[in-house]
Amino acid sequence: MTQFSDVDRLAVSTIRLLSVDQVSKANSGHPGAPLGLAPAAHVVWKQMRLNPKSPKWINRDRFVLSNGHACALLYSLLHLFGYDLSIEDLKQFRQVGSKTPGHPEYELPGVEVTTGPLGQGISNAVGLAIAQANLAATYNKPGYELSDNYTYVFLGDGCLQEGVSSEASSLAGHLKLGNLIAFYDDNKITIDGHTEVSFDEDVLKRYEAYGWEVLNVANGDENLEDIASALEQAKKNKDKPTLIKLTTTIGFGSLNAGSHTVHGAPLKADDVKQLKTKLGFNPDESFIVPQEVYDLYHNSTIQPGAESEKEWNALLEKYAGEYPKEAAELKRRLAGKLPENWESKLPVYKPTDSAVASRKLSEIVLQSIFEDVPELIGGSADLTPSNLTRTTNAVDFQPPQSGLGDYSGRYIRFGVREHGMGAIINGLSAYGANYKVFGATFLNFVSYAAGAVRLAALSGHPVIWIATHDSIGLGEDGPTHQPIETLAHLRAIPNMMVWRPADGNEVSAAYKVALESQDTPSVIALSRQNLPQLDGSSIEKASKGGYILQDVENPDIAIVSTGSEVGIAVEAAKLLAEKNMKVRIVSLPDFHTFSRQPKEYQLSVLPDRVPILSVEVLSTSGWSEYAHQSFGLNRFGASGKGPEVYKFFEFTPEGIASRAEKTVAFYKGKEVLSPLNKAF
Ligand SMILES: Cc1ncc(C[n+]2csc(CCOP(=O)(O)OP(=O)(O)O)c2C)c(N)n1
Ligand SMILES: *[C@@H]1O[C@H](CO)[C@@H](O)[C@H](O)[C@H]1NC(C)=O
Ligand SMILES: CC(=O)N[C@H]1CO[C@H](CO)[C@@H](O)[C@@H]1O
Ligand SMILES: CC(=O)N[C@H]1CO[C@H](CO)[C@@H](O)[C@@H]1O
Ligand SMILES: [Mg+2]
Repeated sequence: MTQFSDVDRLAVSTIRLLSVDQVSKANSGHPGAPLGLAPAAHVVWKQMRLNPKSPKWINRDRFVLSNGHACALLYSLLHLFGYDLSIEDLKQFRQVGSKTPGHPEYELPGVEVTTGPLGQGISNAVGLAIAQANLAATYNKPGYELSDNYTYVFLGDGCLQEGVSSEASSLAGHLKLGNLIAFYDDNKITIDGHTEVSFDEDVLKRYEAYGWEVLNVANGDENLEDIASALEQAKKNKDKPTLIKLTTTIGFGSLNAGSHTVHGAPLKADDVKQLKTKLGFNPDESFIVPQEVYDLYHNSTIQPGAESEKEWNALLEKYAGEYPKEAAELKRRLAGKLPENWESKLPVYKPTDSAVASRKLSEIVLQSIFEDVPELIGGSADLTPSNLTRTTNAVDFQPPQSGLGDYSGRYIRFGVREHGMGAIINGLSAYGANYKVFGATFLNFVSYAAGAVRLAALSGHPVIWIATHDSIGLGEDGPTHQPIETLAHLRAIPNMMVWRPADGNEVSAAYKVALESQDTPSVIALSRQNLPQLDGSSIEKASKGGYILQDVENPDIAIVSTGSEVGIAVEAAKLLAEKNMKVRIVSLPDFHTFSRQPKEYQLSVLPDRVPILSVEVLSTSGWSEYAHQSFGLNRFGASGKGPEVYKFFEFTPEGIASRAEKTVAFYKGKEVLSPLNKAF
C-alpha cells in the first residue's frame, strides 16, 4: 500500500490554496471542485509518467480535466510539476493574453485537450486511449514496450449528465480500454444546487453495465491511501476501463463547503483566511509554495519522468537496430511528416471518365492511400455501407478477445454515436504520432456532433469529417435527412475547412489539403448521386479552394458553385451560350482555403465588372461573401427521387440559366464591384 507523509498533506494543501488564490486574484472562477479534488490530483499526478521539459513526449501519461471549469486545479498542478507556468502566470488567471485562460486550452504545454464544454473531455480521453492502444499494437515488440501509458480523467456530475459522455463511455467499455482510468467527483452539487433536483441514477451501476470496472472511495476529501489503492487496482485491470467514484465535498474546508455557492464564485476574504489558517498557512500571504512541496514532486515525478524519457529514447534506438522499418515509420510520424510521395497515390480523372458519386470517389481515395498512410485511422457512425468508408483490407479496431479485429486495426465501428465519434476523433488527433483521423456520417447528422466539431476547430485538431448524402440529392429519405443549413453553420466556424468537391479531382484535392493540414479540421461533403468528371478541374487548382473551371473572354456573368451543382452550371452555361451569353464557371470547393489565397488571385477568379451568381442547393446564408445574387434553398427539402427533387426546386440547367439571365439583366448598366472588394 502506498504510504503518505506530512509532506504529501502539505502538497495537497498547497494545491488547494494555489487554486483558491488564482480565483480570488481574478475575482472569477471555480474554487469548489479544486478544493474537493486536490487529494486525488496529488495522488494521480505524483505517480504519473511525465516530463515537463518535454510536454509532447509520446509515451507520457495523459491527464484530462473533463470538468474544465476546475482549471485553477490544473494550472496549480502544471506549475508544481515544473511545466512552463510560473507563479506570475497563476496570478494572471483569466486575464487577456495569459497562459491561464478561463478554461484549459489545448495549445498550453501540459493541457492535453481543451475542456469546458462538459462531457467532451472524458470523450476525448476515450480517443486518447484508443490511440495509445493502437500505437502499442502497431509498434510494440517483445522486449520493446514503446507505448505503455495511461490516460487519466477527472470528471464531475455535469460531464456524466451530458449525453456525449454516455456515447463515448459505452464504446470505451465495448473496446475494453484498460488504459483508461477516470475519477468521478461525486460531490452531489451542480450549479442548480443539490443533484437530487435532476440526477439520482446510480452512476456506478450504469458504468458497470457499459463494461467498466467501477470502484468507490468513500472519503475523497482526505483519504490519500484509499485513493491510491483504488488507483493501483485500476491500473492492474488491463481489459476494462475503470471509473473510480470519489465521494467529495465541493469547496472542502470553505465556510460554504458542500453548497453550490462555492461552485463558481470566489471565496469571501474571511473565508480564504480561515481556510489558510486551518491548513497551517499564513492567512495574510498568497500564492505560497513551500520548498518541500517542489522537492517532493521533483523527487517523485519530475526527475524520474526525465529519466524515463531518456530510457525510452535509448529503447527506440535499440529497436531501430532490430526493427528498422517500423522504427523509421514511427520516427517519421513523430516528426509530423506524412509518407514521402503519398499524394502520388491520389486518383486523377479525365473528363471522359465515367460519372461517379463523390461518396464513392471518397472511398476510392481511402482505398488508394490507406495502406501507404499508416497514421490514417477512423470509421463511421454505423453508416459504413452507405458512407463507403471502410477499405477492403482494413482491420477493425476491436479488443483482440472479441474475435472481431484487434488493436492494430484502423477501422473504428463508432456505432450510432455521432457526438461521441466527434469527441473521440478529437482525442485521437490530440494524441500525437501524426494520427490522421476521420469520422463519417451523413452531412445532416454532423450537426448532432456540433459541440465536438466546434472544439476541433477551436483546438486545431486536423480531423476529417466524411459527410455523405450532402443535399436534397439524397432523395427519398426526405427533409429529415436532407441538409439545408448545415454548410452555412460549418462555414461560419472559424478555422474550419468545409469542402464540397464537384468531381474526382476535387475529391482528391480535398483529401490532399485535409490530410496535410496541421491544425485545421475539415468537413468533406459528398454526394450520393453520380457526378460527371469535369473539363478543367485538377487537384492542383482545386487545392486553392476556388478556381476558374471554364472561362470565356469578357464574361457577362460568373456562376460560382460547389459540388453536385457545378456540373449542372456547366450545362446551364451551354444553354446560355446558345443565347450569346458568355459565362465563366467558378468552382469553389472550400471557402476557407480560398480565403487564404492572395487577394490578387481571389480577384482574378471573382473580378470587378462581372455579376456573380452563386448556385448551391443549400441555404444561401454566407454566399454574399462571394456572390451578388444567390440561387439556393432556404426551406426544407422534399421527399422523392433525387432527380425529381432537383427538378422540383429547379436546380436544372434551365433553372440556373433563367436565373443567370435575370442576374445579368439586373446588373446591366450598373457599376459592379467584386464582393471581395470591401472597405476593410
Ligand atoms: C456543455 C456545457 N453546458 C453547460 C455548462 C455550464 N456549466 C459549467 S459547470 C456546470 C455545472 C457542473 O456541475 P459539476 O460537473 O457537478 O461541477 P461541480 O459543481 O461539482 O464543480 C455547468 C452547467 C458547460 N460548461 N458546458
Ligand atoms: C528529495 O530528494 C533529496 C535527495 O535525495 C532529499 O534530500 C530530499 O529530502 C527529498 N525531498 C523530498 C521532499 O522528498
Ligand atoms: C506498463 C503498463 O501497465 N502498460 C499498459 C498500458 O496500457 C496498455 C493497454 O493499452 C497495456 O496493454 C499495457 O500493459
Ligand atoms: C443505413 C442507411 O442509411 N442506409 C442507406 C445507405 O445508402 C443507401 C443508398 O444510398 C440508402 O438507400 C440507405 O437508406
Ligand atoms: Mg458536482
